[in-house]
Amino acid sequence: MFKKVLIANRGEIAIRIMRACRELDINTVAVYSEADKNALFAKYADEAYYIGPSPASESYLNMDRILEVAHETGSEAIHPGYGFLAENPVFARRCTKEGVTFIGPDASAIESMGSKIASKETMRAAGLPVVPGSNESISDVGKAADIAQSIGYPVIVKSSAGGGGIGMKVVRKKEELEHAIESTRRVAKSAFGDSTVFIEKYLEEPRHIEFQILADTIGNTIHVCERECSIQRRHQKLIEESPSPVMTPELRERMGNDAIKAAKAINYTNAGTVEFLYSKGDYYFLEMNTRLQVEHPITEVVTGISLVKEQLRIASGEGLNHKQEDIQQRGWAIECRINAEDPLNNFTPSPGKLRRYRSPGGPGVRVDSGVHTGYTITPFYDSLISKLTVWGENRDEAINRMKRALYEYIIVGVTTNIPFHKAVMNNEYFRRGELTTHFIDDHNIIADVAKVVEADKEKGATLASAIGADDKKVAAITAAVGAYMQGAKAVGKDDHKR
Ligand code: MV4
Repeated sequence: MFKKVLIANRGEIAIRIMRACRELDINTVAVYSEADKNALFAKYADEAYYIGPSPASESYLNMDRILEVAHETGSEAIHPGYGFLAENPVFARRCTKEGVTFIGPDASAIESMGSKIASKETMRAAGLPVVPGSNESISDVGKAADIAQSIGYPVIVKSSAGGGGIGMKVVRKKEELEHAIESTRRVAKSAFGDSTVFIEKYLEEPRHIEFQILADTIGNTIHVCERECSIQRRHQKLIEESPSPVMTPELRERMGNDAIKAAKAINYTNAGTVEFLYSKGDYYFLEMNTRLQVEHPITEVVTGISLVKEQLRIASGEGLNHKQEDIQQRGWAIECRINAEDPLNNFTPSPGKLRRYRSPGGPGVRVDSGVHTGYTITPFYDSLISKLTVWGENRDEAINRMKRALYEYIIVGVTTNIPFHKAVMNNEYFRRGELTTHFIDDHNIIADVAKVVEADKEKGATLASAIGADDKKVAAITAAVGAYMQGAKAVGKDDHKR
């Protein structure tokens, strides 16, 4: 196992990774930007190094500087977390070339998922179900119209180079096709520098169901079950759960085996996720994420497996700690992403100082976060405050537990999406497990959010006025939290004997 690992990320995920390292007695190296110089994750690490100004392009995306720190500190491996350099094949390759282990798949596996057309073809050839479509680049409108005619409207025009739904256009009749192709090409060109587009059958109300994969470097590939991530807005997931409400043991076996096939088809190693669209009993390969995902905690909670520890073991050359037949989901997990954003104002980010922060606890509650009272959420990075994950014996208990945890959450100073989550937990369709990727619009959740905000207002105002405006106190807490966290470095190092 490694003795020292550099974490090329920030916030809650950096802390999540360092927690696994600490339990495995691996020393941690943090890298931080100007905006993060007082951040908890940098304090938590055994060593921390400044890598540049606040914009990610000058810090967390600065490969030269990050590798320089890795070499100077003698780090044997780099964990990229999610986002930033996590799915950058150039970075993965550079790490390998410079003798630092990239904790993730080979650069070639990352690359093979870069083109949507090529990855779809790879998976079709491997025997996975894919959405009927052009399976090649579309340039000629006449030919596109023929394909659309043969698969039947509605169809969807997608860019091949980029994920995240950027530029996608739904086409309901032939007359709209030319414009949609033009528009998707234009957006794809400016967003990814590549105007290649393709078309496929549009599924009206699909669910997003993904399978977590683990593959070691000595030939073992397993799936650790699914996550349902249908509740999202503009391709930003907001609520995830495991199992999926539509899953049966038979479907899990089929989809899980297909996910394993997908991983094997590209010689995948480490942790990855195979995404599927599910509609009316059928499922289709969508894309593969070659990284640890934001929503990994729900899998950890229902399977008892530490995905991050498995990543570290795999990267250091060890075999998987678990066999497929030993994998079991127990109970139900739900994750709500708690963001500093205003659901009543189009979910616009609401950066600022957390004047009061107290997270929920008690049975079955897990909070992944890198914030504390006095912490300032800056506009430079995403607006994630925490990931609130609950476990219940069954879905009802998980929902009720999430509700009570949301009502225990105290955050003063920024607007959060907690009222949104409260509204969803109370929604009758959600409670019945009737989820689609159009859930928020279909059920007018925002109207319910307004009611929750109104009902919460009085309590919030009382709290805010009781706290008052003593910024000195808040600053003192900030300093104390940092100092205290540094004490945690002794964990696993026979602190009790000293
Ligand atoms: C689709 C689809 C319906 N039919 N493809 C969105 C992200 C991109 N990677 C693929 N996406 C979709 N592809 C067909 N043929 C609907 C979506 C989609 C979606 C997928 C997963 C999660 C959320 C979504 C929200 C809107 C649309």
